[in-house]
Amino acid sequence: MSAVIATIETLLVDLPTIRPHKLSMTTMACQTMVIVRLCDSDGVEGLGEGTTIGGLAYGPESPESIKRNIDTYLAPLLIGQPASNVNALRARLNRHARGNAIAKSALETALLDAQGKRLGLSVAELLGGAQQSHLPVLWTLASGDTQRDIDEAFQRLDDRRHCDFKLKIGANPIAQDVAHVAAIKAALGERASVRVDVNQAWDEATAVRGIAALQEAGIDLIEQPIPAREHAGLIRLANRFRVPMLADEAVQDARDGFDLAAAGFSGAYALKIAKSGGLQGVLELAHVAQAAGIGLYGGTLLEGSIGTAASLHAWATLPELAWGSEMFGPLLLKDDIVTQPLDYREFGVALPSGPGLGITLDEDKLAHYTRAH
Ligand code: MUC
Ligand code: MG
Repeated sequence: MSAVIATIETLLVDLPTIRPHKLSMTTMACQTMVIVRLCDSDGVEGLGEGTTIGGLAYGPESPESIKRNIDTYLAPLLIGQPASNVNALRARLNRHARGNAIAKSALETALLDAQGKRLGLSVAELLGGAQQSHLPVLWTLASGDTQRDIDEAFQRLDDRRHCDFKLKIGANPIAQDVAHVAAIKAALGERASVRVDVNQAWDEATAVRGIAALQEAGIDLIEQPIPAREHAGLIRLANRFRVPMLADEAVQDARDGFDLAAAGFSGAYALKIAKSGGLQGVLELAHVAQAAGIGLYGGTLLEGSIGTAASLHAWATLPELAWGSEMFGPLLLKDDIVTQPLDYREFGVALPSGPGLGITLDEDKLAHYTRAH
């Protein structure tokens, strides 16, 4: 008899950040991860993670809703089902539950981790095999203070940790944001690539003014300057400026990616397992982008080590990420819940090896940071 899914446990885990992380819609002092522990009838365990930013500030799923919706609706759809047909389980979840992409991503990650452990293969191997084993990783400067951001950037460059930087803007008046970005770019010069993420904060007219000034200051990439659903506006901005646009909130899954490309968008897509409901969904988006000649960027919702490792296994199957990745989530957190942290060096991170995700939980740390109720 092949193994069936026996139990699915979800835990809310709160980890403090190393410094306040300021985005246009929230400031984070702590990250909350929903950790999934799935066990099959042979005792094989699969780990997953569902993580968002700032409660409900980033999107329609919060850590608490992710946990509750898995416990109440999604886990019962999986319990008792054959554990090894991940495609059938994914289809079952999608047939019976709409939306909830982050919760589905956490479950698919756990299913793939368990499958890998069962077969003695890494998740990247389950997805067809890795084409990269060391992936570039940028750092987000978001302390809210220009000089502190500059000091932080030089530290990361000197440590050979990161050589590309993303600045979170959109919370302040446009002149203040532009001055902040221009000062950082002027300080770093040609030593580093500097990009910005506006997280939808501008309207199109503000974006035209802001992007003109940022292009002038030597910024390399403009991420999601206007609201997610304004596809036509994003295409107009992409056509208007030399500096490329990176679509993030505007592209959740392959369907969004197809629509935006078919409507004439050029630029790049931020891939996130959380947006696309998991690793297979995000690779569908990546393949649409590749067919349309749109560059790829490995994105994060600031997941911890489990979600970051899952993303790395997906990105590793791609021939290249034209804009690199931002898989630095674990480095923003003061502590970790795994025994062997990810290996960050030489401006990137190594793809974890070993079966499944290649990640082992530290049970003491997990117990310490798990929310009581
Ligand atoms: C986002 O919108 O890109 C990624 C890096 C970071 O600091 O925030 C995220 C979310
Ligand atoms: Mg973004």
